Amino acid sequence: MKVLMLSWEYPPVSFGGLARHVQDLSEALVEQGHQVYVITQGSSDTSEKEEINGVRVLRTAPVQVNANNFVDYILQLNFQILEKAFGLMPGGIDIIHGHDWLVFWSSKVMKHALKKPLVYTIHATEYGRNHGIYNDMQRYINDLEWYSCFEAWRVIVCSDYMNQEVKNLFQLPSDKVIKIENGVDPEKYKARCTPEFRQKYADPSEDIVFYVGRMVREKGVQVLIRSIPEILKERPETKFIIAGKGPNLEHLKSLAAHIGVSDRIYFTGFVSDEVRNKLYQAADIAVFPSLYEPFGIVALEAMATKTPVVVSNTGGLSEFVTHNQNGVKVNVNDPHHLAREVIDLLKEKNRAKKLARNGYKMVEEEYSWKKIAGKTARVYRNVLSEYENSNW
Ligand code: NHF
Repeated sequence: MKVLMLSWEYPPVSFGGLARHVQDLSEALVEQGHQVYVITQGSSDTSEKEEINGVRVLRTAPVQVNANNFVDYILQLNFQILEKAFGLMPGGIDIIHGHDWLVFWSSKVMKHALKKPLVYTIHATEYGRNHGIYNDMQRYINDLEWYSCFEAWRVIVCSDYMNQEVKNLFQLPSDKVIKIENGVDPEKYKARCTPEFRQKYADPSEDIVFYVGRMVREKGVQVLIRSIPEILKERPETKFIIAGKGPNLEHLKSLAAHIGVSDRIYFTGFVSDEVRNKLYQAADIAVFPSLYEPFGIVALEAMATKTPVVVSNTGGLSEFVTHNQNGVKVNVNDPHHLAREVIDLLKEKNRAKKLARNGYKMVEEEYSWKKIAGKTARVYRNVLSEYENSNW
């Protein structure tokens, strides 16, 4: 099959799990003999056209994010995606796969222009992110999510939690939505973290607690920061590495300063895949304290590097993490509970090792991208045959 993927992020332009997802899925589809074209947003150091691990990636010119007028930004991005699609892409596409509402306009136009069915993956909803509290912009995004679901032949979600949320929110029939979880391939996370590398972040006598992800409210980094004073009371030799970028970064730094823990936190900003892998290796624990988490691909990544995880009991995280078996689950938005569990796990090194081993075993056995790409290709095939047999 020839697949056209549309996504607003694709490494190295990367903000979160969506970029990781689209890349790993595309590469796994290519390995299974499909042709995959990705059209995505470019940056000043990406080229317009390149083949990465067999995936043909077309990128727009950098599009300036305009926080005061996000609608304008989205339209510009989608126009540029369409320009690439019509100008540079060969014919013969069988199926279009859009990721999240940000590419709604280009997905819709391509669907009609190519007369091919659209599959849409919804990675997170605006409703979930904001607990249903909408301003005008968020209401607009909610509408685009609904339209995307409406335009698609099938909607893919990554967890049972999202399945429920999307069906309820957009009133979709059950057979339109299908769950296909995220994956992780441990061999992509192999890295050699040398003592010199670790030393840049912490002394050998210090433990490292690591977070990586977008700096937005729903990821709960503020909960981790609030838990730090309590952790330091019992484990003063703990260092916190917080990696990633996002609109809340400065606010989180101020919060850390305000509660007097700045000197125990290393905010790295955006890190490359290689540095991220080394940080996972260097860490004693990886913490993902999300308030809302459709899946939580980062926790699978930590498991793939044999790092024990502490996650909040929500969304996809609560489905694939089993408490005290392959990780630790804590109450959502509860810094005290988080602190307790982190302290205990830092003390009980053998338990931490056992959890990490079980986490690794689970990702190896159940979460390969090969398996997930196989499930996705099956959805494509079903959609194509339904489409061909329909009157469309
Ligand atoms: O893992 C990839 C990612 C998820 O939970 C994550 C999220 C965005 O919020 O599907 O998409």
